[in-house]
Amino acid sequence: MILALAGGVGGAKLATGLAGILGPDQLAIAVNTGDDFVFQGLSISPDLDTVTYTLAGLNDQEKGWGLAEESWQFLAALERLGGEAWFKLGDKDLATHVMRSYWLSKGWTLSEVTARICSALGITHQVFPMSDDPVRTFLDTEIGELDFQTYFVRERCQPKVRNVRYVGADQAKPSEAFMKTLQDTYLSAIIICPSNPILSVAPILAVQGVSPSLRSHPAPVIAVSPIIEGKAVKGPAAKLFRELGKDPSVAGVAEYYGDLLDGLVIDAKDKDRAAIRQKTLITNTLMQTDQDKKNLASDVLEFARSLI
Ligand code: GDP
Ligand code: FO1
Repeated sequence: MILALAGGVGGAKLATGLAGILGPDQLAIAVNTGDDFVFQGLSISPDLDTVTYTLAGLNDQEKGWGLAEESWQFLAALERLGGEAWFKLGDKDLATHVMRSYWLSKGWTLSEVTARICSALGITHQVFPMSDDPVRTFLDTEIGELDFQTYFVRERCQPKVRNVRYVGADQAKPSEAFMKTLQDTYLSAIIICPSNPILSVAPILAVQGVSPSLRSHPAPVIAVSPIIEGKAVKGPAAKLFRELGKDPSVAGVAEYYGDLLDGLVIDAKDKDRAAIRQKTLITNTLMQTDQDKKNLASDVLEFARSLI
């Protein structure tokens, strides 16, 4: 059994590569829910959406979120009524949020909702939220404290960040499936996908007991760097590292995860590796095609086997 920890885009890409190699009973994917929020009455779980849409092959690759071949009539009608449209819900995507909100209102857990969505989309690998309890990421910025989506989408990650909080994480229990996987004696590797360390991975690690479980589990913990040659492939990872006084490089990623990691996977283009203390695998980590995703997944699994 392999456990992958994933945020949105970077997480979804490697998870898809792993799912192309491993069977449904060999891969479990725990997804960040720190980005979740309620928007005009609808419960949105962006990283779960990105992971499930990508695994199902339905995602919009260009935008990095939402469904491919989307239309926007709902959004136009909503704007006409004076609704807020800075967070764009496409017509097809809307169905996911309506059904999630409906099922949650009937008392289902987010894990149950996610399992139902996965089954409807034909996803056979296990995908679950990191927790069924609410965890919400807040950013202390130069324009005040902002909830995650206000910072990320409305403010386009522009405000300078001074601190990040994962509200509720210390009281949140891992979801049942996550807990079960963490306790699985057949768990042979934990893979931290190339997700944003501060915004996507840290909330998962902050959930009650997750970090200690990873540290005490005999399976190797491996991360794939989301930073290549000092730059994030997409999004604010490098900018945030800089603003929080960290080195925006693979060495900074190594330092950030520290002794949680048994191994770090870095890109072949990264020459500045001297300061990295963990064992490293150097390979192509840029996933542009499905074959790139599979190749990286296969490299990571082989690296994991070498660390057991
Ligand atoms: P988000 O929640 O949608 O921002 O998604 P994640 O946190 O999962 O992913 C964002 C991170 O993925 C960014 O820091 C990117 O640099 C990284 N990323 C995206 N695509 C790739 C890729 O192909 N290779 C690597 N190494 N990192 C990637
Ligand atoms: N990201 C945007 O940049 N603009 C949007 O309008 C937007 C809408 C949206 C709707 C549903 C969904 O599941 C995700 C959506 N995202 C949008 C993605 C956004 O939430 C972020 O990329 C993630 O939270 C970061 O992980």
